[in-house]
Amino acid sequence: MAHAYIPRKSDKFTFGLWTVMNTGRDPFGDATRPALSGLRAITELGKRRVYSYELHAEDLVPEGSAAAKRDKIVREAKTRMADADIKATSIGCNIFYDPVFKDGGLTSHDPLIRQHTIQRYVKAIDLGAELGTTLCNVWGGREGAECDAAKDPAEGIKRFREAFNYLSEYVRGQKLKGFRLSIEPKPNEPRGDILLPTSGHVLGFIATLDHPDMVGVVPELAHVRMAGLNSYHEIAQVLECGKLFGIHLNGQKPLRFDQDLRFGAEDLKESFFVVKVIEDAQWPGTRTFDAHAYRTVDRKGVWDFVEGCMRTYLILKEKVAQFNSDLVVQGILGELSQEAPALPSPRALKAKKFDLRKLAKTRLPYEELDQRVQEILLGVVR
Ligand code: GLO
Ligand code: MG
Repeated sequence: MAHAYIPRKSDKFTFGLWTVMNTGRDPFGDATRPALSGLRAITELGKRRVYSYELHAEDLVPEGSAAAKRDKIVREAKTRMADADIKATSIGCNIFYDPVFKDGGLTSHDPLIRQHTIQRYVKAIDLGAELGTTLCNVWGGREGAECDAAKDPAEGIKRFREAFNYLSEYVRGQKLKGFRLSIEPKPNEPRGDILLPTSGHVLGFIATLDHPDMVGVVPELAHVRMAGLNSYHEIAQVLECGKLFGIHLNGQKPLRFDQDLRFGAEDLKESFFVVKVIEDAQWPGTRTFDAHAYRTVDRKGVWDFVEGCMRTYLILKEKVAQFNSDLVVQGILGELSQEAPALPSPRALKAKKFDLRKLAKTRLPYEELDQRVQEILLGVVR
């Protein structure tokens, strides 16, 4: 009988509150389903065995709320979290909707807009700490340009650096143990070009910060594919250097606008290798879905979308176990792997003779290997 693929809290599935609050609006058309409040989203996700949620501070607390209103919302959120057994694990800010951010927040020309943006993040860190999050994730969707004459990208990087150094000092000063910061790269949309467009750019930037250990990357599959790159390769590299602080899983056709499709809805094979790299590494982070239901569906369809993301992940996880124990796959991989002797000294290396003709004859049966993976994924291999 088929496995039921019922998520458990220990699977650490997470959704952004904004994903289920999405009403189907797009640049060409209005909402197609009714609004859902952030508080209600917490309860509904918890009921569906979701481990935790991520949020923009503004998803729960509207900007400019009085302290008493804010505190009331926080109390209500905590009650709902306890009742529905769901945690909060990562917070960010909505630095894209208000017209004040039309030319960026942290990298705006205007120092007052920059200060306001940093203020939002400082307050978001306070809110996150109260709700129990241990990460503040910065997605700078408006930090970019269409008009290259207007802005020096290097100046934008300096402003980013100033902000991250400030926020790192703030977290240290508040003695928020284990609290970290992250950057979520994206190449474009809503800006024509966004600064820090890929994980590689972000890794290079982090190395220039005052507290590089506190800052990591949250790659998103859709964003990587929008750049025409391989999300498996990108995530593997971020993981390898200890900088995978979070992940946003979804589906996307390459080189298009941000489609934010249900996880696995596009390019199953690449999604399989993403699941494989994080499961094989026993990566301890949350498996976060950042996508939304098709605009065509109603509220019920949103919950179908939520269940679908988690089911596909669990099915792919099962396929990873099958790949790892498949005799054909492991036989070929075994043939390919070789013990590596230590590199000789430069002197010995210069003197060494290589039989290139013999080396070139190594058998690399990748057709057979890839077809086997394909058949495992298609469910033909039992
Ligand atoms: C949009 C991003 C966005 C971020 C979120 C993080 O393309 O993926 O949804 O993940 O703002 O706070
Ligand atoms: Mg995202």
